[in-house]
Amino acid sequence: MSAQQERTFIALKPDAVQRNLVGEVIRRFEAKGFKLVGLKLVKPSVETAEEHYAEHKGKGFYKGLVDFITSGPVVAMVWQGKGVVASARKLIGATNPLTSEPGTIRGDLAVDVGRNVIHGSDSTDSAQREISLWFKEGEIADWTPVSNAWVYEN
Ligand code: IDP
Repeated sequence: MSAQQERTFIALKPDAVQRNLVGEVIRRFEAKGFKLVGLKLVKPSVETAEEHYAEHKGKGFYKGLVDFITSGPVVAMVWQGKGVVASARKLIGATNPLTSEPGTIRGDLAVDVGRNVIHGSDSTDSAQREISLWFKEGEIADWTPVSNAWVYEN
């Protein structure tokens, strides 16, 4: 992986799967020019969900959040590209979909904060932690897109 490249963890939450939004969200990341290097449909264990959301332990919405994220399958993904961590957060939009900008995933596709369709790592450190929580090493597949020269100047 070149120095410019980084990876982020993206999860399509159970509401995205139930509402048939999986293709729509993946389309946006592909169209932007990012590279998919990991993808699986999983029903997360309570342990995984609690570890993933450990920073929110003790907050009023924590139990509901863990119940929700473990309620059905989640599409867990790793996306790679230049600046992908911060850029994915912009594509996703603000946490509360009622205040997310139109044009963002949450702004266009969600209403309630507890049903906001998608998770994206908030920093490169979080991304590393979350990728190793959700994926084994052999589950990440690096490859060279033929479009590289048309997405990147150098
Ligand atoms: P983020 O997903 O935009 O990074 P965080 O503040 O890390 O936002 O919160 C994690 C998740 O917890 C949110 O995506 C949302 O699903 C849920 N959440 C956050 N705040 C609330 C709340 O006030 N009520 C219900 N759910 C919340």
